[in-house]
Formats: sequence, structure tokens, C-alpha cells
Amino acid sequence: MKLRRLTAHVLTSAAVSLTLGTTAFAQTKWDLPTAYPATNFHTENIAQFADDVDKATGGKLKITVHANASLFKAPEIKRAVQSSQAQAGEILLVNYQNEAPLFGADGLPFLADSYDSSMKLYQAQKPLLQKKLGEQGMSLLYAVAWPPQGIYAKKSLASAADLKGVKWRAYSPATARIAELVGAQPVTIQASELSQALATGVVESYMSSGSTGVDSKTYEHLKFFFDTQAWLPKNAVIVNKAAFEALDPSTRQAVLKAAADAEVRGWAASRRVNASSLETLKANGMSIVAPSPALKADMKKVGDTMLKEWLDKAGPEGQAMVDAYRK
Ligand code: PCA
Repeated sequence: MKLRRLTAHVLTSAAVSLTLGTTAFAQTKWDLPTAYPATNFHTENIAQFADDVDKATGGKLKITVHANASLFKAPEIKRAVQSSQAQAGEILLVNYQNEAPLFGADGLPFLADSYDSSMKLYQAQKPLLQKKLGEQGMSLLYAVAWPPQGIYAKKSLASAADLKGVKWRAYSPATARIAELVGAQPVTIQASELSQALATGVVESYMSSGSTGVDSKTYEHLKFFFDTQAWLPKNAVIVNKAAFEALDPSTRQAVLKAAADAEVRGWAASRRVNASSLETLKANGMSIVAPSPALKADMKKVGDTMLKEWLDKAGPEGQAMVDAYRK
């Protein structure tokens, strides 16, 4: 019995070698779950990354991208990669702030509120992210910022007082904290469930990018976008370290090269999508409004409170990171 199975195995391997014309060919397959729709610029960028890896390795590493939280829900993706249920994955870093404050550094209102400052913050955050993920058996391949975050609302907002009692969608601990600070009612809903929540009236307001407003067709339910440009949270593509180290050196190199390219391409795409998505919202009847000085001042105060709270939790390491960023 044993011998027969072995013979069958040898025959199959031989057949594979013959078909492929090489004895050294071994194909590796990875799953890469993401939480955002296939048409989102992050996901399109990841699809290109997977394609680049496929081409550069001559098909030796095939990465299947699972969009729109179809394989794992957004908050579960990091754990899935850590536990090898998926070899790689895309996570929204700020979702993991309760695990380590470091992950929430790019979710603090007005700490880094432009593409340039956000890239600078990323450079200060990156060594710490690598260290933390490394301790957890993972590695950061690349990260890309979402467009700047503004406030979606049903009615015009003169100041933050107009958000009192409003049903507010949060996607992270920080966006839930904002609700508390302005007196709104937070409910945590990930992007893949946002359209539904808007349609059923569970959500009347939220902060996010123009990109997510377009993905979720928010213009069908809410009429205003206050372009506060408050922060630019990042999606990070991470990999299970053991899975990465199991690759041969040239495949590893191809992954790193494709990741570096994806990072550059992703930041450029984010800037473009920031402009185009606001146009799309407008074309669909939304008012894109510059926040009033009062609303701006209120949100700035929220940001100051949250930075203070964050620094209290993040300790000397967090302070050093903020100092490095502000230098
Ligand atoms: N879109 C994601 C996170 C940040 C963003 O711009 C969301 O709203 O879920």
C-alpha cells in the first residue's frame, strides 16, 4: 500500500516535471485577504502587486487577492496572517491601536494632515512597525495612505455641536473616540458593511475619505462632505514571516521589489483618487464644503485631546516617534 502510494507520487511528480519542462519548478500559492472592494485603488494596487510578483517569478509565486472582506473581516486579517491562515494580507493599521498605540499614530486628527506630512510620519513610524510586526512573526511589505479624512453629514454643520446625538459610524478606536468627544453616538461598522448601514439609517454621519464615500455610494443618503483633511490613515500589506522565509532568495527579492513599486504607485494613486472621488461625490449631488472656522477649531481641539491621550499610552517610544516626525 505504502509502496503503491509512493510510486503514484513519483509518477505524478514526473508528470508535472515533464509538463513544465523543468525539474526544479515548484509553485507556491498565497492568499491575500483585504477588506475593501476590488475597485478601490488600494485593492487595484494590490492586484497589480500580485501580477508583478507573478511575472517577475515566472509564475513561481501566485498570490490570490480576496477583496471586500470575502475571506476575513477587516479586524481579523492581522490575526489570520499571524496564524498562517493567510500568508499575506492588507490591514488598516489604526484598527489595531488597542493592541499597540503605535498602530494608531496615523489616526490622530491633525497630527499629519497632508500627503507630505503623512509620508513623513510614516518614515518615523516605519521602523517601529517593522519591529512590532517582527515580534509578532510578520513583516511589513508596504503601506499606502488613504486620502484625507472629512466629515460626512446629513445636514450642514456650523460647529461640532451639530454632531450631538447623531448616529456616527466609526471604523477604528480613534473614530469612535471622536464621536465620544463631540457627543455623537458611535457604532463601529467596517467599510464592506457601510452602504447597508447607510441605507437602513443606522449611520447618519461618519469620517472617512472621498474614496470610501464613493465606494459606499454615500451620496445616495447623505448630502454633505466637510473637507476637514484631518488625517490620512494607512493600509499596510503584511506578510507572515515564515511564509516569506520559505521562498527562495530570488522570489523573496521579487516580492520586495514589487512591494517597493506598489508603495510608490499607491501613494500617487491616493492623491489622484482624492481629487477624483470628491468630483464624483459632487457630480452625484453632494456639497463638498470647507469647514467653518468654528468646526475646524472644534475638531482641532478633539485632535489635541486625542494626541495627549495617545502620548500618555504610547510612552517614551511614542513621544520619540512624534519628535522624530516633527523634526
Ligand atoms: N476608508 C476606510 C478607512 C479610511 C478610509 O478612508 C473606511 O472608511 O473604512
